[in-house]
Amino acid sequence: MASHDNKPHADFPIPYKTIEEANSHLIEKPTEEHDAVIATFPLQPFIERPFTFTHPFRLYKGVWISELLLRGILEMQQRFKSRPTDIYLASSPKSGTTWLKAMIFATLTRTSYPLSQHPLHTHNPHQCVPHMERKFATGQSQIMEVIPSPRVVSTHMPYSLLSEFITDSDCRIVYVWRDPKDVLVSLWFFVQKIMGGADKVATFDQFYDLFCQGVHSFGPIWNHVLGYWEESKRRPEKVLFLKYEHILQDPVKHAKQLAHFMGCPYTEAEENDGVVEQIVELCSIKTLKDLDVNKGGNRATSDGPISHAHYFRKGKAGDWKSHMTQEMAERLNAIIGEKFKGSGLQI
Ligand code: PAP
Repeated sequence: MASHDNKPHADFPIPYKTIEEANSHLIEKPTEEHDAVIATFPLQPFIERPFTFTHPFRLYKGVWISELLLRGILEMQQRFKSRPTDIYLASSPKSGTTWLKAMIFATLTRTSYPLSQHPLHTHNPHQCVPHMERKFATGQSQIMEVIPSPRVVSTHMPYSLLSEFITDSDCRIVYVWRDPKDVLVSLWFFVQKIMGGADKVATFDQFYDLFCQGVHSFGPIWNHVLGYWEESKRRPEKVLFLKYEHILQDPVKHAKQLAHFMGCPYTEAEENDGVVEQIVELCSIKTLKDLDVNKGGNRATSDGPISHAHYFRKGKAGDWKSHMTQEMAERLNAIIGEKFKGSGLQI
């Protein structure tokens, strides 16, 4: 990656093994060292039914984060070392992380495997691109060290927190955001699946009210989006700012943009051979959702095992229309429009 030539550089063994599969001996007991400090951070407003999966949010440096992931973030402060070749996929939860993980991973490894036998056929995208703060929360900080360069990891941290960990300005960041109304709907369905039913989680109205106050995973979303937006304007060669709805409209164009940004642009021969279209097809929700691995497997997380299937629902723009009144949509749009004022950003 750092050499900026035309070749993808990821060099994974065949058959593909995830970094955890190859290094399971490095997994330690999750740390509880920071729990006492975390317990002093302000707790989310009380609601009758649990809002998150298993752990409440606490306010840390202006960001609402689940107690468990806070463990990881505080652990990172002691142990994380960035590398100049690092690529971070950053997103607010439910904004297109799974899709972009697949796209980035497939792009970087496109010459290591025939696409018909690509690891994405047998591995969920979350197994291929580790989530940084979850790794540190679950005793896997050493695993982060052995990921070969260029290391691709994901984060839900806003730029204000991420910048504390990136000590080398050569690192690249791919950021994806999405209409917050669809993020809210996607989150609500996801939490229901994680918790095992609609009766186990807050009602949509409660979710909505908290979301409007910025109380949701890594919220407020407007600060999340604005942080990366401002940085992408300052350093466009290092921060790629993408929107889920735009990618949906023209995935091939964005696949090329992504490859170029990561330093491995498609060659003319690849373009003529239809490789870009094949990668887009491989990473589409239609393809991924139908794979056995994504219908059956589980992802081990700090919140317990999460079924791969939960990461694939509709994958459309505008599903909020089926769940939100026009009045609710207008109120949320107005809140965000006010926050975005003067930034040049629009929902
Ligand atoms: P995460 O933050 O928990 O990783 P994330 O992948 O960001 O979740 O968001 C999940 C959403 O992306 C779901 O949206 P929906 O609930 O509105 O349907 C999911 O369906 C969608 N999604 C997952 N994979 C893809 C894909 N390959 N293409 C388009 N959308 C996708």
